[in-house]
Amino acid sequence: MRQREGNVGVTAILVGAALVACGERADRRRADAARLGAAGAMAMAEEHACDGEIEPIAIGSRTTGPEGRYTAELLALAPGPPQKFRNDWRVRILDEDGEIADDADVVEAEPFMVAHRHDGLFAPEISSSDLPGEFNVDNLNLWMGGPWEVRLWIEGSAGAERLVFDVCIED
Ligand SMILES: [Cu+2]
Repeated sequence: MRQREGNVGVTAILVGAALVACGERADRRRADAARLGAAGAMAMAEEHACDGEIEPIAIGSRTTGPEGRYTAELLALAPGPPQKFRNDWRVRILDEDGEIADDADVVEAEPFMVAHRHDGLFAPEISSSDLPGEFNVDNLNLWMGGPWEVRLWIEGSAGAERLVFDVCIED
């Protein structure tokens, strides 16, 4: 019996260490699961498969905002196609006529998994390039397999608009 109690103690320590090692991501997932309740916890436990309706993302992929003010075109992506965890993109912003929107800014970016209502855990880094209308959006953290939205908020003389790239991350 003594022996057995000892093992239980060691197990508890190991579990504790594992939880600490999981860090921020695990904390966030537990918090999300708690907010969403039992159904949410089950959804969080399994990585969602994409339903096959998401067009593969590649160089030249474009997305236009709901008002048609801006279009973002993918100029480069690493890795390509997108993969789990870190993704670095370069985008060009076009105006409603398809010309380079040289006064437009990418003011914010966010990866978001709608199925689980969580983001990428930290904000990507946005930097303008030397070329008008071109921006680097680095460190997009697509940390789960399944369907993601990569959201870009654009501001310029045509107004503000949110653009969304739909992305499927394979497990
Ligand atoms: Cu998720």
